[in-house]
Amino acid sequence: MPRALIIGVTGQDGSYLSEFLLDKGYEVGAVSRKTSSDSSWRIGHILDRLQMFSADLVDQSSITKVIEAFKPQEVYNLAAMSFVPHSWEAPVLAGEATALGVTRVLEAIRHSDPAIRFYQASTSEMFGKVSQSPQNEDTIFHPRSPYAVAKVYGHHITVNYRESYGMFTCSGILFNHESPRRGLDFVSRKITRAAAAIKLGLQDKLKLGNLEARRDWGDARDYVRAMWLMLQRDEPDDYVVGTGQARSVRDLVEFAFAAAELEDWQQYVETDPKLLRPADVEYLVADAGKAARVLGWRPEISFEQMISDMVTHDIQELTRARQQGQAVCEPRPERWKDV
Ligand code: NAP
Ligand code: G4F
Repeated sequence: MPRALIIGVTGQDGSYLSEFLLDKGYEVGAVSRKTSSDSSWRIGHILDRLQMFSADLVDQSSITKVIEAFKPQEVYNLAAMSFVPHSWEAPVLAGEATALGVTRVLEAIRHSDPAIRFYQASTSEMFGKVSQSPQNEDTIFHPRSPYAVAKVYGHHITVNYRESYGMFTCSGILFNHESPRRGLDFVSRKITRAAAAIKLGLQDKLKLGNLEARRDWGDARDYVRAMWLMLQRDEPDDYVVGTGQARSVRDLVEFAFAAAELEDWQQYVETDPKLLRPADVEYLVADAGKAARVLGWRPEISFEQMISDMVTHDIQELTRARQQGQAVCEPRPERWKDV
């Protein structure tokens, strides 16, 4: 049985990658950090099939111990402080976890078993203020947040360990990907959740920031397959993963409200200057030609299908919560300006 270790298993991608690898017959080691509240809601249904470990990217010995104990053949580093606005609130922590954390994992691999194959979750945010469109593996980086700066470090150190030590390290430069398991703070889920809540009469208004920002939004269930494909090649390399289609936040709102059968989305949506970022990324769109050619990867779930799934899921979840008298989780306000 092949053995894979997922760091960041409690996140959106960690949960889907776990399911994907279990279906492929892997023994899956799953790393989460110790927190005071339970963060395993996305993997509750498969917990008994995972080997759970505790480790934190800011703590070298915890990472080293897990890798030595589980002895994986593949390691997927999906852990990061992934919500961009948080990185302005805590830029040093962003660097510790999202940048240096990658080196900690690579060092643990190098000393315990340098034959382990490593996947690093890089991001289209590294392109930032883009120099060309669409963006591919050769596009230069111009990061626009402490998060993106940290990810650029993580990307380069992954390439560096490949070049310095001949290790099998891959960096997946993934564009935005969403799902019904997306965190409530990210704009797609904030919108589908609000459309559902408004439809059910639980909310009146939705406040948003930059409606003109454009992203290449794909579905997380497609993107975890690309991660695995990268580690199955004969040679390690870096790949851009995206759909090749950009849409604005405004387009996403329009589509989600229509999916909830709400006419005239403008009457519900307000823009709030407090939700604008100190520096935003205006336009990202992928050229994923290399992933298609070399990995045979193509997205299978359309933007429309994904947003419809998210709206349907949110309507069902809120309806169930209301029937059972449960409290409903809301997105947190983006607070960086109040600090
Ligand atoms: P996510 O849902 O926010 O999950 C992030 C995971 O990282 C969580 O399991 C979190 O654990 C863990 N984590 C955070 N800080 C940690 C630390 N110090 N030590 C150990 N674990 C820590 O993110 P996602 O959407 O699944 O994304 C997965 C990865 O891909 C991230 O690295 C993200 O930056 C990157 N990425 C995402 C996208 C996207 O559009 N989704 C695109 C490109 C790249 P807790 O549950 O304890 O918080
Ligand atoms: O959904 P977002 O918060 O995602 P963002 O910043 O693009 O980052 C996500 O994708 C990256 C890949 O490119 C990942 F690396 C990263 O970890 C994360 O998963 O915001 C998307 C856009 C931004 O331009 C933002 O300014 O939506 C705009 N936006 C407008 N109003 C908003 C809002 N974003 C959020 N979160 N909340 C708003 O109210």
